[in-house]
Amino acid sequence: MKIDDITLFHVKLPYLAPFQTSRWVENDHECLLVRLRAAGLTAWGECVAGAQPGYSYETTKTNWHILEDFIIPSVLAASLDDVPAYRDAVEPVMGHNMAKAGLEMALWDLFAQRDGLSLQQALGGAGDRVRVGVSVGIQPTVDRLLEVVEGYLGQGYGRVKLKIKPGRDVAETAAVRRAHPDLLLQVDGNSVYRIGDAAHLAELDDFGLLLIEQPLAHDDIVDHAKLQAALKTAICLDESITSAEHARWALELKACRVINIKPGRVSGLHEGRRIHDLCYQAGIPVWMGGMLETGIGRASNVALASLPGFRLPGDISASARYYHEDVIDPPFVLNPDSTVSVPTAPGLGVKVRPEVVARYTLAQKNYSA
Ligand code: SMG
Ligand code: MG
Repeated sequence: MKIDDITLFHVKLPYLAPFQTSRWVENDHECLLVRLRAAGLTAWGECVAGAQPGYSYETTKTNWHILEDFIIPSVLAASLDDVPAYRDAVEPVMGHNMAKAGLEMALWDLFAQRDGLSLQQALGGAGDRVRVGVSVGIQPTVDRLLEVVEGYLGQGYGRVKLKIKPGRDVAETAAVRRAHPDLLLQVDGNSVYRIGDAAHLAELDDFGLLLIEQPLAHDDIVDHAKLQAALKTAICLDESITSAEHARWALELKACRVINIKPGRVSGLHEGRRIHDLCYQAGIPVWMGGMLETGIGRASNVALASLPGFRLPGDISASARYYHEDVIDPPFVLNPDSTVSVPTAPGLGVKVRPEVVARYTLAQKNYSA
């Protein structure tokens, strides 16, 4: 299949509220949207890197560079009939998984539309809804945190993740647990702690958490293995797992008991599904992470999250948790049972609103062969 043209949109959507993690804060969702046209079809993808290299080394600008200078030329020069062919085409590019994944998402959308399949069907998922939760950034005070959590519970979210950092962890988690004894609760350190913090992190064992996400450095599965041995609570790796190989290494080292899958982090849905399959075989639960995506990336996450190994609720919230308006219509909404419905139309199954994309576009460029 020949791709007619590819357009990159660098968009910036303001968040309803700043999102603070252990190491950086974001006020807007900056990302690249990828639009691809072929055989009369229009397909979309989203690169999840943000403006700052806080979560990973990738940013919107590195995504643009890698796509413009390497990936787009090879895609336009090739004739691609399936995702594995695309993966072969980008194999010479080391790393830059989020850049690769954004275009891969658009190709999944394209090929699924061509085949008359929903993305869920193309990926082999099942069910009409996926279980979701909400991720709560670090708040100015414990009282404010309790208020924010209350607000989300009032909206129907049944699982809460708290961002934590040194000095803003045990007391905060204890307060939320005291207020909500039965809540499905987990925490995320975003790579800020070190193995010397093991005794301190073990205090979190008292709170019946589902998991502690990525406490130690992004490139350190060795100390994660030592930490996991010292904790009762399951460690879940996020930043550390960038491929199915990393997932296997982490499991062999017993560096975690749960894995968070973000297609962007692992170079796309194809690799995300491989990690799912590996974990499923090994009896390791996985769950869908989130990068505060627009409705485009969210649709992709929801479809993958309908595979059977996604046994814990995902960081997939309603569009209204993040944005004044989403780039898709209708937006994603939260069902009363703390789920989000899986789109059923061909491809991503969502309708992109070009006028909304245009409203938030800082730069765009079209590429054709
Ligand atoms: O709801 O999409 C969401 C946010 C989920 O907390 C979330 N993601 O490390 O898991 C994580 C963070 C990364 C966010 S970086 C912008
Ligand atoms: Mg995380």
